[in-house]
Amino acid sequence: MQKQRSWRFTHTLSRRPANSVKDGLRAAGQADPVPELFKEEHHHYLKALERSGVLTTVLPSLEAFPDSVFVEDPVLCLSSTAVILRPGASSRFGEAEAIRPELEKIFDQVVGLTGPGFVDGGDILLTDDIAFIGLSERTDRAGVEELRPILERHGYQIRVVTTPAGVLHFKSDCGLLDSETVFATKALADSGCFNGFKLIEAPSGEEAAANLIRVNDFVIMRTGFALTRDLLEQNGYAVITVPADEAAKVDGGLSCMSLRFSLK
Ligand code: CIR
Repeated sequence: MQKQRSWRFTHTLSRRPANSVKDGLRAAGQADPVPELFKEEHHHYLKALERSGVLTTVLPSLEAFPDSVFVEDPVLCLSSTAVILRPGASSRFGEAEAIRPELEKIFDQVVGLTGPGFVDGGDILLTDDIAFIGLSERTDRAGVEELRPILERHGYQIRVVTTPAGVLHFKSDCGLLDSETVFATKALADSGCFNGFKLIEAPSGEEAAANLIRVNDFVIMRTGFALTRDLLEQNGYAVITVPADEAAKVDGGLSCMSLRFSLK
């Protein structure tokens, strides 16, 4: 199946942060995010997406689900098909069904994983023809095996890889820069999982900027990581920075706050 470039998008789907985001899941030790500040950051994020040329749709917040702003985790978008995943954290399980009616309005086909395995979208990095899936605390082998035929039908070759210990999601540590190039932390780059791709390593001390997104002609990355910004610009990428300190308090980054896809 002929696919278009994996970083060209016409549309995005996001969800406004709920006030309950202050109760969002996090590894340990981080302060609660401040909902008002989170909403401001989210506004900047949406503006960056718009500047990149996509049509953004923003769903209302869901107070019952503190982590529901992170729409990337319960859904995977594959051209005209949306796959409803099975989030690996029980408090996030209901997010998957809550978003289904919205997906049915947009996509020709909406399919869902039925289990018993689990997959979080944050563990999936799609390139033009390879789907990297990171096994993690949230994504297990049973989930990968249920997802495998769906991805293969859409023309992807699957590479099952391992999310570094102590890292929430595979994509917490990497992002696609173009069809041949991945940006990744040294820990992930050293694992060799991106064999065959050109790699740009996150500067030491700026690992928290690794979760960037390429959207059309721009790379969108977190504000506050000057070395990373310079490195990307030196490599010819046009960069937009957006603040994401509140999202980071609950282990969120930039990829997780939108579903990015192309409609004909
Ligand atoms: C969680 O732990 O599920 C949320 N607090 C953060 C999810 C971030 N999602 C992502 O990186 N894809």
